[in-house]
Amino acid sequence: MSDDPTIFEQIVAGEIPARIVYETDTVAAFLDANPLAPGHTLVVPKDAYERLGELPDEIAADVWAAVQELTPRIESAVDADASNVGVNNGSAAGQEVPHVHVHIVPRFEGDGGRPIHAVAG
Ligand code: DGP
Repeated sequence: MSDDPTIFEQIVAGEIPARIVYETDTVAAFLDANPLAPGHTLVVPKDAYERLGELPDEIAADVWAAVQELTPRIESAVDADASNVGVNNGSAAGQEVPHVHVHIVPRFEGDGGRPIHAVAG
C-alpha cells in the first residue's frame, strides 16, 4: 500500500476543500463531491485504514457513533424519508478511495433509487 496520503486524509488536514459537517478527534464527516442525493455524506476515520477489518475497535465505535448521530440529523436537514447507509469495502465492491468511508445517502419516497441489496443487481 502507498504511503501517500489519501484524498480523505488531505481533506481532514485541510489541504483539499470539503464541506465538513462533523468532526471529533478521531472522525470527520463531509459532503460527498459526487452526491447520489442531496445531503450525501461520507463519515471517515481521520487516520487512513483501507478496509473495515483494519479499524481498531475504538475507532470503529467512534465511526459508528458518528453515523448514528448524523443519519437522523442529515435526514432532517434535507427533509428525507429514509437513508441508505453503507460501505464499499474493497475495489471489487466499488471502493475507489482506499480509506474507509461510510456513505449516508438520504432517500425520498418515490425517488426511484434502489435498495442497498440491489446495488450489484
Ligand atoms: P467509494 O466508491 O465508496 O470509494 O466512494 C468514494 C466517494 O468519494 C465517491 O462517492 C465520491 C467521493 N469523493 C471522491 N473524491 C472526493 C473529494 O475529493 N472530495 C469529496 N468531498 N468527496 C470525494
